[in-house]
Amino acid sequence: MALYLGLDSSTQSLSAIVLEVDGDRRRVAFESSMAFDETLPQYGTRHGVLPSADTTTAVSPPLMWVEALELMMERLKQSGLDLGQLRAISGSAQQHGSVYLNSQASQMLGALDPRRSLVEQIKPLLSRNESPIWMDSSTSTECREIEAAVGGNQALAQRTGSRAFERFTGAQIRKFSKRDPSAYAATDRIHLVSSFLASLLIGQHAPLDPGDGSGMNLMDLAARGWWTPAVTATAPDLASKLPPLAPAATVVGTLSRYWQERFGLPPAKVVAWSGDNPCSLVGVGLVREGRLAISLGTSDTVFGLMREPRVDATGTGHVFGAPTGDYMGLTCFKNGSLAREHVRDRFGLSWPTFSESLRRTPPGNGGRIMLPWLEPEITPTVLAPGIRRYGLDPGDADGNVRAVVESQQMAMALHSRWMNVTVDTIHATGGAAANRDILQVMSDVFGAVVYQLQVGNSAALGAALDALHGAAVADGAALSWDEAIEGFVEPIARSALRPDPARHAVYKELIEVYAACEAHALGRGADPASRLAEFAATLE
Ligand code: XUL
Repeated sequence: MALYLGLDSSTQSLSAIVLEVDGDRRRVAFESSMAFDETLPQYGTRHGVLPSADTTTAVSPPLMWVEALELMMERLKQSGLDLGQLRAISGSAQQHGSVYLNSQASQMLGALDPRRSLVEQIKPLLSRNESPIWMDSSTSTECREIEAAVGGNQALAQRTGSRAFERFTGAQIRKFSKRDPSAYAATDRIHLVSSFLASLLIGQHAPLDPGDGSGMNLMDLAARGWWTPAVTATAPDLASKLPPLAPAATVVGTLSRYWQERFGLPPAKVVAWSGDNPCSLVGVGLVREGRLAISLGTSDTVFGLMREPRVDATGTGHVFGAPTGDYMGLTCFKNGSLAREHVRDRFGLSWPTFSESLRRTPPGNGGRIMLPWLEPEITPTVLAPGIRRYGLDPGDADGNVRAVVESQQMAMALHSRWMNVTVDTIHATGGAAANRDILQVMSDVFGAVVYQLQVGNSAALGAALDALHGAAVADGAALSWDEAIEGFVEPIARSALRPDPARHAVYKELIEVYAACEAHALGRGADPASRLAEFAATLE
């Protein structure tokens, strides 16, 4: 019997999943989650982010993630699992966020005192108290500077998989180096959240995997190494501050003495951590091309595996490395769960009454559209937040519920066209994938069969599967990805939601009207009032 631990440090919480593998018997033996705001209120975060008067800035305290990691290991110790059988650990973390360490870290990470808390020992190793995270959109100037220095956005996208994006780590590093040059100079190593947490486990600086590395605008996607022109364009001496890159299946070290002595854990293998989206890709079973997954979480993301890196010429989406060694296409929307919750709370609804509203209202919503840009949006780029409504009364609860759900699904369908995948099957994951009324709208908009999965937290599951796969590879076993995921990621057959042809026909029309509303809101198109009225007339 062997145990494999997957951790997921997301925007709002830290989760853990332990897989038990005993010959052909495989099961999830442990699942736990802790919300940062509730468990660690002393850090003052809201939804895991430090409150800020400036809507474009989003930073989190890295020590909060450190303390959560320690608390989660304590939970594991109390779980009754036979942790002596823990063979490997891997992890997933929110993408793009960065952690800045000074030169003491190289030595101190390996010399942590098991009698003292982790957080008090890591605090003096930070050269920056805050971590910019993926929700930050304050770096448009730096994006323009980097793209100009490397020969334009097309050149940057062709090499790194994405044009310059505000939340990507390169632009964030550049902003820090300009605003606080002395703290930048005192920075010896810049980690992503994933490689930072892996470093804490192994007691030395961990490398980055190409999946998370491709969210920085710094990595040569095909060569899976740093791309010197981008590194040089981003900040002084950056090359010496970046971790090395290593394939996703790499065992980056073993659990350090600190964890062994403080929590009675064995010297388990630690497999390279990755970003939450690459981990989710395997956690929803997409180890082959041809299907899509949609994650409805703090961010909503649409993603799928790609054998070849087909970079998006429209500049909407990204190509990242995948844990399988292939690539993945992804489009990210910032206004995911927070926008849904905003509408729910504004009308005093619960999730069941939110669903009732959805069931009471007709598909197409009488031609009423919401652009739910509560926060600055990533797709399409919207820096000045604010909900926009077309034909929609702000006080109409049912209308607003249907509008937020339909509009989010239409935005995902519209902006994932660049991936050029004929979508007939979608694997749904993330917190809101538990809501079958939302998934029915997804199915009708995409015209695809939508499945729920056994394990809801696909990022943590994917990390545990990375641990299983990486440990097997390290031991010389020829374990394919198909074999690694078997028994854990199958869609629940009876959960299938099928598209209704009449409703799909309504959305095929409405999505073009939705696109016209977006264009108008972005100042790129005519007032869509007459198109909305024409559409509404077709529904009568
Ligand atoms: C992906 C992205 C988000 C974060 C959320 O590019 O920015 O999905 O990874 O944790």
